[in-house]
Amino acid sequence: MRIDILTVVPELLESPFNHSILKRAQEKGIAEINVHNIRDWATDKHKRVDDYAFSKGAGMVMMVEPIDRAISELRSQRVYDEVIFLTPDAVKFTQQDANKLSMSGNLIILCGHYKGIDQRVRDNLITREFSIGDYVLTGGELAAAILTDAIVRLLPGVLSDETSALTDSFQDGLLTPPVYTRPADYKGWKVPEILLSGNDQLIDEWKMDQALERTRRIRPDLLA
Ligand code: 6GU
Repeated sequence: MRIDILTVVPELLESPFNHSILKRAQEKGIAEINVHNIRDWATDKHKRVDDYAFSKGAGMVMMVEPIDRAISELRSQRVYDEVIFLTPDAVKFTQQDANKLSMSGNLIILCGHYKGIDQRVRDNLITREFSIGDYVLTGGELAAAILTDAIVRLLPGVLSDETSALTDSFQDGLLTPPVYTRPADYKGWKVPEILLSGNDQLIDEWKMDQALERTRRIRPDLLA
């Protein structure tokens, strides 16, 4: 899979993909993540990418032309499954969206910034819009890192069997049960007896009970 991220602050995305599992996914050739500066497609000598809104008091707005030129150039090079815009005024991104998007070949992710973006970008160039939650960030860059992480970790070969995505919270609609490692007793803080029993069937039942209890207590909306 190839992901092209368009942003006016590429520096914000320098680090998140260059460590740990996402780094390995790229080294293995499973994912290719490219971060582009929208300014590279600006047409005037000041490399402008934003301008005043036609409506008073709305602040600066991201211009249509540099974004159109960026997306057109990318689309002339390969076919993209989706052109995603990240903005707080959109539907919330979920695990189901990550699952579906992980079956794509190529994706463009456009990060919003400033007060907003010329609506003509959203009307004519964007195929999907997502927010990552009900709060406002300074820009879509951190949200792009989150989407990319959630999608790339699902690609075959990225996670090992032990870290399989199949047992994630949300994949089966429940939160995950607690986990423990050695020592079995630390300062009197004991690992639940049942996990030391060696009875796999009882342990599985205990895990399901714990998952249900946790979900009921913390995220009852997931059970509704
Ligand atoms: Cl995708 N962008 C911004 N700027 N703020 C957000 C968001 C996105 N999702 C939640 N808040």
